[in-house]
Amino acid sequence: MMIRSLLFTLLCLPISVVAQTVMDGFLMPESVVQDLQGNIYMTEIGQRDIDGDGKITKIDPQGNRSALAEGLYDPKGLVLFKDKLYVTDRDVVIEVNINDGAYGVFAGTMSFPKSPVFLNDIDVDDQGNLYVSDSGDFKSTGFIFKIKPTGEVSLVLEDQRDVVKAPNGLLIEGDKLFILDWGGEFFKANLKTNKVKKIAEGFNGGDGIAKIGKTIYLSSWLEGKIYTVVQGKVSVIQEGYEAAADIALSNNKGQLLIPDMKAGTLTIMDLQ
Ligand SMILES: [Ca+2]
Ligand SMILES: [Ca+2]
Repeated sequence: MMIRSLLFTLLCLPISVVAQTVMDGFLMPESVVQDLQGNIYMTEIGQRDIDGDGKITKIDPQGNRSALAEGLYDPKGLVLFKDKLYVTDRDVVIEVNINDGAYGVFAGTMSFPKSPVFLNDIDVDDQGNLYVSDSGDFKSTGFIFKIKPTGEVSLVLEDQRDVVKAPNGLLIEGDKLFILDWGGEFFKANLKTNKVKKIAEGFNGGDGIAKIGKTIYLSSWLEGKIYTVVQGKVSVIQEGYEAAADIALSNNKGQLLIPDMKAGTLTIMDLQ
C-alpha cells in the first residue's frame, strides 16, 4: 500500500503534492459515500454482467472491511439518506439499511416510465427525492429519473435529451441539477424552468461530481483524471488513474474519495 501511495504521489507531483491514502484489493469499485460516523460504503461490481457477485463493502474508521450487502448484480452509484443507502443496480434501485445490511428493491424495473438500460449515478435532495441517471448506450439514449420517497418514478428534463445525451454523474442542490455527461459535457439544469446550461466540456468519459461552495470536482473514467471547475475555469488536479469512477467528499468535506474501477483501489485524497 505504501509503494502504491508513493507512486501515486510521485505521478501527481507536477500538478500538486497531496497527502493521500490508497486502499487496494477491491473488485471493480464504482461509487463511494461516507456516513457521519466515518464509515465508508463502496459499491463493488465484481465481474461485469455477472449476477450475484456485486456487493457493498463497509470500511470502518479503523480501516476494517466487511460486506454490508452481498448478492447484487453490478451495483454502481450509491447515496446515503438517513440510515439507508440507495444503490443503482443495472435496472433497479436498491435500498440498504446501513445498520444491519438488510436490503430490497426500492424501485423495480417496471416502476420506471421507460425501461432502464444502464442505471448509473444517484443523488438525493433534502426531501429524500432520488435523482438517477441512465447512461443508455453511452452515446445518445440516456435518461434522468426522479424517484419520490413513495417510490413513484418520473422523467426529468425529457425535452432536453438532444442536449443531455448520456448522463452519468448527478448532483442535486435545491432545484439545480448538475449533470456530467459521459460524452464530456458538464451541465447545470434548472428543474423549475427545465432549462439546461453547459458550464464546461472536455471530460471524456465523465463520471462523478462533488462540490464544495463554488469548487466543483469532476472525474473522468476514460482519462483517469480529476478536475476542478471553478466558475467555468477548468483545471486538472490529479491524473494517472486507470479508471477514476464516481467520486465523493468525505463527511467533513476535507477529503475526496476516488474509486479506481480498473485498479481496484480507493484513494482518499486530502483537499487543500
Ligand atoms: Ca457483477
Ligand atoms: Ca458512475
